Amino acid sequence: MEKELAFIFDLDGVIVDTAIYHYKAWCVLAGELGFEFTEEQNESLKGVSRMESLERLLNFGGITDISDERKIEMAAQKNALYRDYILQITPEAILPGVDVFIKECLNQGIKIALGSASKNAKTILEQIAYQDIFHAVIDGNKVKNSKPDPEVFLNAANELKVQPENCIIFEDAEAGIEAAKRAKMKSVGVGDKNILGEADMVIPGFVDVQVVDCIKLLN
Ligand code: B16
Ligand code: MG
Repeated sequence: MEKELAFIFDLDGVIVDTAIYHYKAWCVLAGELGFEFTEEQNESLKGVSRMESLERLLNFGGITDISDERKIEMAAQKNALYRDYILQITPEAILPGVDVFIKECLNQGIKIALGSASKNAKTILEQIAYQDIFHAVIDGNKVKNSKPDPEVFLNAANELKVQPENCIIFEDAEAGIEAAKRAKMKSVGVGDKNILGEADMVIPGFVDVQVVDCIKLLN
């Protein structure tokens, strides 16, 4: 019997470009706190949990004297702003080439999972009509440790019953590439080579990307 393979997809920045909505929502908070939050700084928030993202944002703004209660309020405010955006998205938000690539994975008998840090993953999957497409969905509600901890990807492999060495992670965040390495899985960086250089392969997006070329990473 041939060995089972799994492809595990990050959500924000890989399947849909909701990363921009996280950024916009954090910018509102930063503006209220009186500092500018740059796109470059935002890179280090990608793939990171909501509370950890808030800590990093406050750090960028040099803000230290904030109670835990206030932090929880701020995170809730950011999430409300973010949810206003994601409740507007439709299947048209699926990034170019993703749909074809995922269907090809399924045709070739590859198991597919979602491995996202987001607690809003279920809402996004419903908005884009992807709620039934993955064999396993591991999101921010199911893990204790956020990327670069490998928990999310190891849980996905476990649920799919596929060995980590037979899994490939698709990620747009540096933290996600590191998580893949720690999980002893191969990784495909989706985005900029200068940012994702640690990945085993980097693609600008899924257009014209062949499943067979990705499988070669496992040989
Ligand atoms: P939420 P991913 C991550 O999703 C985002 O990249 C990151 O920017 C965000 O802070 C995190 O989810 C938590 O999201 O506030 O919706 O729980 O890239 O791992 O799919
Ligand atoms: Mg991401």
